[in-house]
Amino acid sequence: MATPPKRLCRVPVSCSRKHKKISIEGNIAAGKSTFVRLLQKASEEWEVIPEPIGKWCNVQNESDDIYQDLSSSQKSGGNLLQMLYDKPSRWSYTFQSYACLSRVRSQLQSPSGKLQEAEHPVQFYERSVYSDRYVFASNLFECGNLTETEWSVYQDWHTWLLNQFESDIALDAIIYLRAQPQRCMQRLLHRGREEEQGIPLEYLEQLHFKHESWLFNRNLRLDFDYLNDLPILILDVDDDFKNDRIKQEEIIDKVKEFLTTL
Ligand code: UDP
Ligand code: D5M
Ligand code: MG
Repeated sequence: MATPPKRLCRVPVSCSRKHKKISIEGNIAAGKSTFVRLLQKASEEWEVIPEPIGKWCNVQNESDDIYQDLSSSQKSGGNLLQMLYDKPSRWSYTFQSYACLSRVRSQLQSPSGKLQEAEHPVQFYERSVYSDRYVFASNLFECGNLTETEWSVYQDWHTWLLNQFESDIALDAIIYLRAQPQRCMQRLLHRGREEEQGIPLEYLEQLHFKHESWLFNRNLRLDFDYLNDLPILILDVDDDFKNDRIKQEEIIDKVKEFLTTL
């Protein structure tokens, strides 16, 4: 029998796909949305898929603008983000179900027409189905806000669902925006999103620890094997980049260089 041809790409799932899928990860208020806006402007070949947070803050509203300010999005539907922060033991499981559903939908989004024409197309996502599980849900479980049963049920369907969609959902790389929890707290307060104003520093420290073990130390046990070898670009964003053109150019150069290695 003939030997099957050798696989040439590291992530088997991306072989059939022309465009790269890259997730931008980082703590709350690290600067992800600010960063993806820079990416959006930097190249015609890059497309940004923002976090579906508008949906979580107004569950019944299907027509949220992608960059909508949250304080104006809480009128008619349930505000699941607010409910989560007000009573995590009651709402964590519901929130994780909806967060994952909305992220799967986003990660399955086909590239725009413009991107399909591009020579080196890239879709950048603000967070992923993996941060939902390995950062947030895992932390909520460890803090006692998901019961053993909820955590088991969640992990079971999360693994199953992602395996069903693996070839379309899988990432080609991750960019980790790394910032100290104190810096994130400053930015969170400065942003002033109503739902988040009661978040204690301790919560940001817990999430930081999860990001660090997953993306910096890479010692977190993951149920999706390909993630263990996924290329990760780490960008230190403690210093302000929003108002610093030189820093922005440096960051974009690093991203471009990283893309050439994928
Ligand atoms: N921000 C800033 N300097 C930076 C990056 C972000 O002042 O270099 C501010 C940004 O304007 C916002 C807050 O920090 O008010 C949180 O940023 P963003 O919403 O981008 O963070 P995310 O939660 O998406 O990671
Ligand atoms: O994240 C948006 C907000 O949503 C922030 O308050 C964290 C919260 N978030 C995002 N994903 C999850 C999951 N999976 N569980 C719980 N909370 C979540 P920002 O970092 O501001 O873009
Ligand atoms: Mg954001």
